[in-house]
This record gives sequence, structure tokens and C-alpha cells, in this order.
Amino acid sequence: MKKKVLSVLLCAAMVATLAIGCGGNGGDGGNAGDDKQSTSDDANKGGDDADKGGSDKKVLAVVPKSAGNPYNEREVAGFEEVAKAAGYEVVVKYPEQATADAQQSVIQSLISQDVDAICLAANDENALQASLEDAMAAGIKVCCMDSKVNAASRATFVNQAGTKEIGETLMEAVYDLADGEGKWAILSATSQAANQNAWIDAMKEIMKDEKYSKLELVEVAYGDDEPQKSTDQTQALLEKYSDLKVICAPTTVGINAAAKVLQDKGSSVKLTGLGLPSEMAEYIGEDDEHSCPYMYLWNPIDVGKLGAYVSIALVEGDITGAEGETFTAGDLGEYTIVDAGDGGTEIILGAPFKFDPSNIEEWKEIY
Ligand code: RAM
Repeated sequence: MKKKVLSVLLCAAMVATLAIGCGGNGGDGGNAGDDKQSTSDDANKGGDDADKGGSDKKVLAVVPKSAGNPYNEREVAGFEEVAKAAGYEVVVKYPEQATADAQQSVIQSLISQDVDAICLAANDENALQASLEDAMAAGIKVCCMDSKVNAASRATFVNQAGTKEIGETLMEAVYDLADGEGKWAILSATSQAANQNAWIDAMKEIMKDEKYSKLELVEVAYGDDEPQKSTDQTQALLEKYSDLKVICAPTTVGINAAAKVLQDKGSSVKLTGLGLPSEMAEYIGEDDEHSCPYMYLWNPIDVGKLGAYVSIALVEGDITGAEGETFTAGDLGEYTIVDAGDGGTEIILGAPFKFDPSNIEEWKEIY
């Protein structure tokens, strides 16, 4: 019930943000740069041997899944905005690849830098446990956003929307676009991505319902959140399954690549999933000219903002990440930490938001 109220509030906040032009974020419609590692303005904490000298500000690190993904850049922008305004230094460390190994070396370097908090979007749920336990043993507060690590490796997790809710939303879209029957495929990110895997598992669970018995999930393909690999995987799906009806891509990189392939080919396969309005506007439409009738997402800038608010609350000792704790996340409002169902806790940003021909032109300006 509480979640519903929160979702409604969040949608209202998103609409309000839209009305006021998103307070400066709206102009950042494209890539925010593709540097793999960067530090905020004067913080200069990105060097591997940097220490806390030079400033007595506390340092919050943010570790996205990978570089070159506009979704991740928006998360970082939101994180930086909140953290800097609150007087913290920010270290942004993009791993070399969307892998746990690459994130592991980033975490080790952040431990040597003695940062105060690490907020990461995990490339693997379990593989980072040893490194993150080292970080926590060194007094660093650890939380995740977007894609979680297991309960033992985090204080809490900023979840963009309820996992089951995302699964239900996407499953319903597939059902609708396939007219209730036929072959469909998933084009995901990496095979280890905790968030995509959780959404896919949720969809598979929902699919057990009789209602979906005439739908056949023929394959889960992995484009690794790389545009070229996602393009190749889409083409391979089309070649393998000539009677494919729908592709669902629960990744902004995958859906963008698939949309272009389908639209360029004039394919009758319909697409849905999770996409950035700024990247998908040209593909959204209900006619034969467009590959994606509608899709969903949440505000990635707000995911990053909430990640920063949680990092700050952990560092200041306002929360520990335990179920039932509450905190205020600036203009995002009041949040309660809830059970994540995996032995740990989470904070749910809001509900997935639908983008279709009626609103895509407005939202493409925002993120
Ligand atoms: C991609 C990433 C990210 C995910 C979005 C929907 O950008 O995989 O983790 O949340 O898609």
C-alpha cells in the first residue's frame, strides 16, 4: 500500500519535474561523455594512489556498471548533483568493462583511497562479495543502486522499481504485443547482470500463469550492454526464428540497438522493454513504420540522486540499512527501507513509467 502511495507521489514528482524543465538536467539529452574514469571538479580522487589529503570533505564513490552507456551517465549525474550540493567530494569510477573483475579492481583501488562510501551498480550479484566485505571492514559504507550485490555485500540497495512489478509490466506488454500467443525472445544485457536476471526470473515466474500458456519464450540472448553485440544478437534472433512476434529488451542499450535493426529492416517483429526516451523517440510509434509501440523506464537521474542520499545517510550514521529505517531524500521525499526478499534490504524509487506516442516527445528532452 505504502509503495503505491510512493509510486503515485513519484509519478507526480516526475510530472512536476517535466513541467519545470527538470531543473537543468533536461539539457543533458545525449551522451554525457565517455571517459572511463573521472573525478568531480576539484576532488581529484580518481588517481589510484590518491588519499584524502587536500580536502577535509568526505568522499563518496560511485561505480556504474560500465562506461559509454548514457543510462549510467545519467545515474552518475544525479549522484553528483546531490552529493556535491551537500558538500561531499565525488569519485566516479567507470570499470573498464561490464564485468565483476573490472569492478573488483575499482573497489580495491577505492579501498586504498580510503573513500567514505561506495555506491555501485553491480555486474555480478555474488562475485564482488570478498572485495566489498574488505571495504566494509575498512569502515567504508557500501550500498548499491540499479543492480544489486547479495545481502552480505551491502548495507542496502536502491531499487529503481519493484522487481516483480517490472516483471509483470514487461510480461503484460509482451502478451499485448503478441496478441496473446506466439514466439517471443528476450534481448538482455550481460548474462551475469543481477538486475536483468531478476527481471527475467520474475517474467518467467509470471509466465507460469495459464494466461500466458500460448506464448513461447524461444531464447534469452545477451548483448552485454554493447551496441554492436546487441545489434548482432537481434539479427541472429531474426534469422533463427522467422515467425518471431516480439522482442523484449530489458536494457536501454539492447532496446536501442534492437529498435534500429527492426525499423531499418521494416520487420513486423514488435519491440518493448526498458529504454531511454531520448534514445528511443524515433522508434516509438503504433504504425508499421515504427518498431516499438511502447516501452517503460524510470528516471535514471533520480536513481543516482537516491543513491547519493542513501550514501550520505549511511556515512552520517542516520541509517544503517536496516528494514524499517526512514530517511529524507531531499526533493525526492521520504523513504522507508524495506525487506528485499533476499536476506537484505532495499529502497524502492517508484513505479515503472510507460512511454508511448502520447508522451515520448516530452520525455525525450529529459532523459
Ligand atoms: C541498461 C543497464 C542498466 C539498466 C537499464 C534498464 O542501461 O543494464 O543497468 O537498469 O539498462
